[in-house]
Amino acid sequence: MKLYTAPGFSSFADHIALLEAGIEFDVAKVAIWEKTVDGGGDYMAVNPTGYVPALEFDDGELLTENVAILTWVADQAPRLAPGGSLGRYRLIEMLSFIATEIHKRFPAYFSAPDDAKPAIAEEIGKWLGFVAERLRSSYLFGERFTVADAYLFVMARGAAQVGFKLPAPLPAYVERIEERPSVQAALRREGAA
Ligand SMILES: N[C@@H](CCC(=O)N[C@@H](CS)C(=O)NCC(=O)O)C(=O)O
Repeated sequence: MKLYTAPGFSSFADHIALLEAGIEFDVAKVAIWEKTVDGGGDYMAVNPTGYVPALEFDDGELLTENVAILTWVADQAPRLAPGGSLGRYRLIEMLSFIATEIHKRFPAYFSAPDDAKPAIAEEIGKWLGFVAERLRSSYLFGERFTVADAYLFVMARGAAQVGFKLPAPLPAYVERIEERPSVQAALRREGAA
């Protein structure tokens, strides 16, 4: 199995989740704007959307989209998903929320003209605040880390790195998750800061 990832981008969440699940996989680093794969190769031939992440299975099947890959990882390691009869759907609910309300606003923010940026920044702040409100325990679903935390961590960490002020308790949450061995290992493996 191989994860196509670009250092510092959302695929970092999938990298962390796969390590947390104890799944063995190779890493293929993608130059995200050039669309090339480290060591040679056209990334567009792997994933025609040009987006990371993509997870290639040994039989050649390719799974794309953060929501799908993170859900697949949680299905392999159910301790990385919330429990309860609706647990799987609560997970998909949260992953979809992060993908559509937070994640996709970042490229919109970066490509917007200067006078449109404040409104998008306000929306990102509003939805980060919404998830921050839910963080009454250590993690999104309580005292246990789930793949949704990997995704939120990467989004919140990235937001702080580009200058967004994180609502409490997200700064402490980011610091705490950053210490996890999986995060440190993924950072080393991707060669990212
Ligand atoms: N719909 C995809 C979007 C993933 C995405 O936005 N990936 C970004 C990095 S965080 C990317 O690959 N951008 C490259 C590009 O815009 O060409 C998902 O949710 O997984």
